[in-house]
Amino acid sequence: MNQDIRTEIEKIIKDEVKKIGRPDLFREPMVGFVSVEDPSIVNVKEIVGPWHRSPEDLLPGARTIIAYAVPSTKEVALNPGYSKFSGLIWSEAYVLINKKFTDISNIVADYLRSQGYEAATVTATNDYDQSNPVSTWSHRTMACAAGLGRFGMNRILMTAKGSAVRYCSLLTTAELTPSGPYDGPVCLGLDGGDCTICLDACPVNALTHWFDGGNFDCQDLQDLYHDKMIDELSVDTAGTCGKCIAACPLAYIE
Ligand code: B12
Repeated sequence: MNQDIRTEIEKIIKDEVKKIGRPDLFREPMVGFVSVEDPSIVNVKEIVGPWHRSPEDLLPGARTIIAYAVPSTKEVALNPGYSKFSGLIWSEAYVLINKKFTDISNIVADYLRSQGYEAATVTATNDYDQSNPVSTWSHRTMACAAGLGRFGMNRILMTAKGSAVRYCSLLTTAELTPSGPYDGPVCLGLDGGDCTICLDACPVNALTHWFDGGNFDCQDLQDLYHDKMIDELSVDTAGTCGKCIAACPLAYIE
């Protein structure tokens, strides 16, 4: 039963991404499961920040968090590195998958309800106050806890499919077997590695500043890029930079 539900959830997520019909932008998703009793979840307020909500805050009786990750194609992953502001297809992929995340999570939640469980979804992004850009639910922390990747120096998760990946997560009262720890490739700057390419790629040195104990201030540049993209590329919305991902030697893994 447990395994059937897990298999069906994975199938729904993979099918829904396929249905977008944009194999030029997105690859097959990865899906992970983590128990609310996992130490990363129990201690989430210490790991992320005191403002972060607990599973119980979002869904009374929550037992499992389902995290899913949509890897970019090589073209999307490398795109911001070739562009002055940000990449047009990076931006297109960003906006498109944000909208789709809502649908996918709702479909999975409906499926869980049809099996007699409760479920709660969480907006993929842009759910924060611009003057204090932090969310009360960190999707990439959930993905990390669900064994989909490990954080790298650019604050981005490194996964089996690279670092150019987008994330979403939802909660359920169903008790589903956890995926176990991540054992894939890791950021080349960790574990004794000396790679600093992502730090050097940030046009406003936001990562270096953060490493030195300062704030993570990439927001201003994103706003500037956003306005330039809208003016010069005639797009409605962008909200992207992505150069710290595009520069990563492991941005795209086959
Ligand atoms: C606010 C926000 C921003 C702010 C950043 C504010 C900040 N101080 O971090 C701004 C606007 C600047 C921004 C920039 C970008 N963002 Co943004 N952003 C978000 C948002 C909405 C909330 C993130 C948040 O609350 N950050 C606060 C920090 C404290 O939490 P966190 O970064 O999520 O996780 C930290 C901890 O978990 C911690 N951690 C450290 N050690 C450990 C150990 C363990 C075991 C665990 C579990 C965790 C952990 O590491 C993380 C980073 O420090 C999320 C969506 C969401 N709700 O999750 C997207 C999100 C994080 N952004 C995303 C993206 C794509 C970007 C950009 C690449 C721009 C773009 N849109 O193309 C850049 C990348 C900047 C970077 N290198 O981190 C993706 C992540 C993609 C990825 N591969 O990781 C997300 C998840 C959106 C999504 N749904 O896919 N973002």
